[in-house]
Amino acid sequence: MPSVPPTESAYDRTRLRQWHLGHARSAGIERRTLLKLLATASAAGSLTVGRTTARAATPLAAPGIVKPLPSDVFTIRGTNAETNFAALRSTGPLTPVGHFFVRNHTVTPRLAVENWKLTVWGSGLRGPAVDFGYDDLRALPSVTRTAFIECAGNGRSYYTTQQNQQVSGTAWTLGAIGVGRWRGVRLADVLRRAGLARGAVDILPRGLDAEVITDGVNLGRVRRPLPLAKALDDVILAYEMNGEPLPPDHGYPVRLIVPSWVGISNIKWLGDIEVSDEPLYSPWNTTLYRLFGDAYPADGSAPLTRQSLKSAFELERGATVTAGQRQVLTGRSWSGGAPVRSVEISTDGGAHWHHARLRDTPRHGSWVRWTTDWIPRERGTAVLLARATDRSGRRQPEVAVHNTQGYLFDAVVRHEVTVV
Ligand SMILES: Nc1nc2c(c(=O)[nH]1)N[C@H]1C(S)=C(S)[C@@H](COP(=O)(O)O)O[C@H]1N2
Ligand SMILES: [Mo]
Repeated sequence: MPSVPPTESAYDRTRLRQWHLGHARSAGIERRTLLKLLATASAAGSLTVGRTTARAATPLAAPGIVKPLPSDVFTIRGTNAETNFAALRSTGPLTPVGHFFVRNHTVTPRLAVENWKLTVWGSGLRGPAVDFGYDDLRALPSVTRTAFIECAGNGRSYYTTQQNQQVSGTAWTLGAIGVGRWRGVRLADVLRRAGLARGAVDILPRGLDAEVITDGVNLGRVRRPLPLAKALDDVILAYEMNGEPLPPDHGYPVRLIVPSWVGISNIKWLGDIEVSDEPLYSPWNTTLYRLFGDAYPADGSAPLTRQSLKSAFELERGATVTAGQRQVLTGRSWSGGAPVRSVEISTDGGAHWHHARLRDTPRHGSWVRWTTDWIPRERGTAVLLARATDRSGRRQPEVAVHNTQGYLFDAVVRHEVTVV
């Protein structure tokens, strides 16, 4: 019987080996289908992301998103809505629901708490399945914490527009991130109440949204195995976002919050959690959310865990500024690794750098807002750069290491503005 792993991501590597040896179980999809998909994922990018599309002038609609999507706040990308970073300038450290990006594999389901329940089941429990109603969860001791949710593909379009590389997936710029204040119950409390067995190694939370069909293959409902070590550490079953019940698009009535990890870990519209005493696999940790490409082993990296280090200006791309006038440049930096330590700014394409003023105390799993003054001198195009360093000493590189699905972009993004 496998023992409980010591660290969150070390176990993900172990499980990957077990999967390749056929010792891990494919949950809800045939192993053969998954292996076929894997071959596609490890090939070169199947899609090229386009250049950033022009913003629509009228209110936007994304199929299946419930909340309003004003065109100055969001850019629609398929079934998803990306936050325009410029629109965050007027917001505080928390992202209001009206500004929070939405990533839907299908459509937002309309669920009612009256007939909702969370079923916890599987070989990793000592006994039979246990149901928790909404009121049951509400009655348990609550915890509140601030955490970002960021899509693993955030920044993906820069592999193409900045590095001229092919990647597949949604062409996000940097706005597939939001920071929320989440209230709910510890997943650890719920698992223990359900009767966690000693041999449990993985949990598999699954959404109640529709099954996902990609290229004619039914991948089943959105679900991604989570190692028990992470599940018992800091994961929350959240029912509130920024002091209000979760909005429909963000997982009402209950979603998972997995601090610092790739967005896909934060399963919305939670319906059940399998607890398993054998390692589990789903498309979301085999073909998806792993790194494939020249820099990685032929059969891919271990499943992704933490998000990468990034910075963004709260400014339109191609914004026009006036020469000789003081500009207050603002932005945000964040990392799933260690808290951000410092942020450097260049207003001349990287020739000179200076430190930005940090406006927040850097914390794990959140972002810091920063500001710097700039008096543009020369007319023409200026390239603004923001480069963060985190407390582990990691600094954003000039070039991100390519992977076919364009995950975890971390390079400094060139932000062009026009000085008139
Ligand atoms: N059930 C379910 N959970 C989900 C998804 C989904 O489509 N269905 N999308 C995932 C992805 S890829 C991301 S990045 C985050 C986005 O959360 P948000 O829409 O609240 O911003 O939710 C994750 N949880
Ligand atoms: Mo995502």
